[in-house]
Amino acid sequence: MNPPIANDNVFALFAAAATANPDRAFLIVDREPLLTYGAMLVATARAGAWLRSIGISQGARVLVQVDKSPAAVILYLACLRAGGVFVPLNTAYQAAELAYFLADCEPALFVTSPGLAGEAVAFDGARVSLPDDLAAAPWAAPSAVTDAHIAAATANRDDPAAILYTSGTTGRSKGAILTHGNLASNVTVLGRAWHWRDDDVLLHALPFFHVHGLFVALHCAMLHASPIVFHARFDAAAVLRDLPTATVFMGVPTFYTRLLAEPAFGAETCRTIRVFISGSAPLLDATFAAFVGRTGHLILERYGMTEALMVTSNPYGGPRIAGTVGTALPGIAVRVRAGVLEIKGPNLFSGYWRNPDKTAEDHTADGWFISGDLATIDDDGVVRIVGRAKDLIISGGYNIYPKEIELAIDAIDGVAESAVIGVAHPDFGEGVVAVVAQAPGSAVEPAAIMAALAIELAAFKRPKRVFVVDDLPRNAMGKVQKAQLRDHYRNVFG
Ligand code: MCA
Ligand code: AMP
Repeated sequence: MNPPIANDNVFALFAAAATANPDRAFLIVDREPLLTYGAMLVATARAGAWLRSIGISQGARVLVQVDKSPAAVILYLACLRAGGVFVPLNTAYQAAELAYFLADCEPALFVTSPGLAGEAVAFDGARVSLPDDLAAAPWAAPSAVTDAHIAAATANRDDPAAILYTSGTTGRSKGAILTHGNLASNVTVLGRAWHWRDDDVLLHALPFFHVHGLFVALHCAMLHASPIVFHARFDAAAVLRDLPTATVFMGVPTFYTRLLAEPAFGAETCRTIRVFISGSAPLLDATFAAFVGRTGHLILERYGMTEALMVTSNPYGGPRIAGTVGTALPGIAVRVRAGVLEIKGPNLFSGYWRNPDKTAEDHTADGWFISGDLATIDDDGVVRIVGRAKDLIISGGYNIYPKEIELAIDAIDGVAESAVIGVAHPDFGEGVVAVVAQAPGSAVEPAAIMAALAIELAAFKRPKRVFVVDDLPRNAMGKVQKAQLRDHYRNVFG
């Protein structure tokens, strides 16, 4: 007998679990099972065959700006299955922001959703609009495909599975190429680290275009053919209602502060939950403490990055220490050089899309990825993220690069220069504040600045407050003193 063909396509892992558990619910929407794992295999085969029929094969980029829906999940899995490279974008991006991604990634297919900015963006290549309703998906039409039974494309560990754009200190986004090997190794390690069980049920309320929702949450569940209680967006009341049907919940810190703000949230709501996991932004000690007090649960905090997927985690069994992100996951190495955390392992991306210079700049000569996060590591290997060497704001788990906002503000008439900072915000962790110096003889109004930015930038990136000043504070070298501004405006959000 011939040995089975080894296939490093990460979908092969999910297909194996699904094949072993075909009757298990895959997605649960509004408390009703929408698809079984067996039906997932059929739907992704059909959608994959459709992608192939329109020319998507190994290495072709599929750029998507789509609402989170069961159809979007099937599209992603079908893309893996067909060997395409999935490139998801934030649903909040405006037309001006999308034009950059279209030019940079040169997609073979652009998928949009009714009502999102992508629908109105000019693009010469193939494009399709994806409705939320699975039955109306483009691959569901009887004539859409002739052969609906494709196997998962054979992929090597180094073949790209996805490109996730992440901004940079220059204000321009870079596409981090994540391979099948990156995704497969990370999900395998996480499943073990978090003691994923055969009877787990995941409540999924994260967006579907970032590592957290797309790879950490979805992949962990699919590796074990676990049912996914599917929420199209985070809504605290809906989470409260469905938590008692789940065993695992993942979120950014804002999810946890919003749950705590619900008077009805407590131990009873969490009676079936095995573990709450937090990441993407620092979990405040106060949130951790309030959560234990209210529910008895110690939130398990982990740390990761788009370029490195999940890197460290607090232990499932051992002590979960507030203010730490735990130890390096098995097979992954971390070290601190000049205060900055560096990372090595099979989790590391293969490089920035068409940007070898930036790839080289972000690695040491001996191959460690320079995270840009300031950290300490104690004698037990426990990592604390203590700050950022990169000028980055994390608001509600979304990364916002001040440089991008400053460039947009500086282009507005009457503006001499600007400084964009993040200061403590009770809901989003950090809130964006713009301090704008007006040009001599000009009078700019915060409202006019906000109106101009509304055309350029996704709403989550826009400053929540704008202050107009005559001059920005500078040091003797002429550098704008952001630390001084952060201190001055530290209480603007109460
Ligand atoms: C929404 N708004 C925001 C944010 N989200 N403003 C600042 N920061 C935000 N994160 C604004 C909108 O632009 C809008 O503004 C107003 O708030 C209401 O919008 P809405 O969509 O209703 O907000 P929401 O649904 O309440 O969203 C808040 C949220 C969401 C649920 C916290 O931001 C969210 O799902 N965040 C999760 C992000 C995430 O998954 N990050 C993982 C990255 P206006 O009123 O002006 O129109 S992966 C990662 O970081 C690494 C790898 C890792 O370690 O995981
Ligand atoms: P991104 O890869 O762009 O989504 O964002 C990754 C960044 O989020 C990291 O470099 C950290 O700055 C931050 N981050 C992720 N998880 C944590 C955490 N648990 N604590 C503190 N910062 C975190």
